[in-house]
Amino acid sequence: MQNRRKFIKLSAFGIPMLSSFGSLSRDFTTARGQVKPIVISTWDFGIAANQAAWKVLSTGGRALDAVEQGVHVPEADPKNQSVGYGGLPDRDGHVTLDACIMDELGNCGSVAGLEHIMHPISVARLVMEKTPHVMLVGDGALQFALENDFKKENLLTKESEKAWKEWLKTAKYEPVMNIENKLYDKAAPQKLPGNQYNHDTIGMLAIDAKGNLSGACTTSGMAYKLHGRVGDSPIIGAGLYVDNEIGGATSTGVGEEVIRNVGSFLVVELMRQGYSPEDACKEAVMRIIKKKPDIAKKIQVGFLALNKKGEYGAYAIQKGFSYAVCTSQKNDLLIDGKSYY
Ligand code: SD4
Repeated sequence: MQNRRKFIKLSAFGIPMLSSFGSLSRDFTTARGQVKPIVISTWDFGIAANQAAWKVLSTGGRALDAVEQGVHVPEADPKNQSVGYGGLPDRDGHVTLDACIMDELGNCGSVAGLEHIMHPISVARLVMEKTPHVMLVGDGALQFALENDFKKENLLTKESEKAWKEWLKTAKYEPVMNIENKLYDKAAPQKLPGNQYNHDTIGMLAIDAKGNLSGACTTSGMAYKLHGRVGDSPIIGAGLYVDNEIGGATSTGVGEEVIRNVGSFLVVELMRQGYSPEDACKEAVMRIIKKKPDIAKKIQVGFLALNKKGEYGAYAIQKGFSYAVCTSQKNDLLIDGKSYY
């Protein structure tokens, strides 16, 4: 952290220092982990999601099933205004969901701009397993879901509708960075401060007892986005990437910058070159900062990565990025890389 703060200070002096800091950083970061099975996921709500995934992993289940079950938790939580049911709507009042999933064989499925379906991750999985395609969008994704017995539901809760109507008074689109995790209730982790966030995605990565990796990523995307806007979360290589030989990565934050840098694929490729998960995430963040230093000052982007050995790490542009880790030995939340418990 000290080094990261130093970096943010240094950034005022220009790009060359950024890149040299980025490469130096490889020498001092140690990887965490090496315990399998393992599941990790973004943000505080990852704790509850990991617990659901752990039920699958701890009984010898497949990582793919674990990540699907895991992210169902925030998808179904009406208090969570950034994922699934209860998500904040777009500019026109539609709750539109983006999700993708990837397995150990390199299979993947995705939906974008999907309305009325509580569990977009399961539709994404069905796209992967039942169609020759990778991605379905909008009405086509909804049609496919309904044809496969998903229930059509109203996902706009009263709270989210109220927040949207409040927003309409000024209709100013201004993504707010994640609020630091001061409100997290250690004693009652189910009481998550989801309402405090403007936009947060759950990205989850798991390794099962057989050593196979899978990942899932699901979100309602940026609050009050233009109708039709698709973020990084359903885009394979941007919001999520898994390579069973190397590891997996997922992202959260302003998706446009992640897409521009094909962030999650980049993180996995850096791990292939020998970077630790944390250093790979850091390097991907540095690319974003280096290309657009002025934008990077105002936004949050975070990456989370898990390698084949079960080592994990994360890095974000701004302070306050948290992620949850669950193994047979611990169920932890890390904020800015430090254990919260
Ligand atoms: C998006 N990446 O739609 C998502 C939003 C997010 O933390 O992750 N917010 O751009």
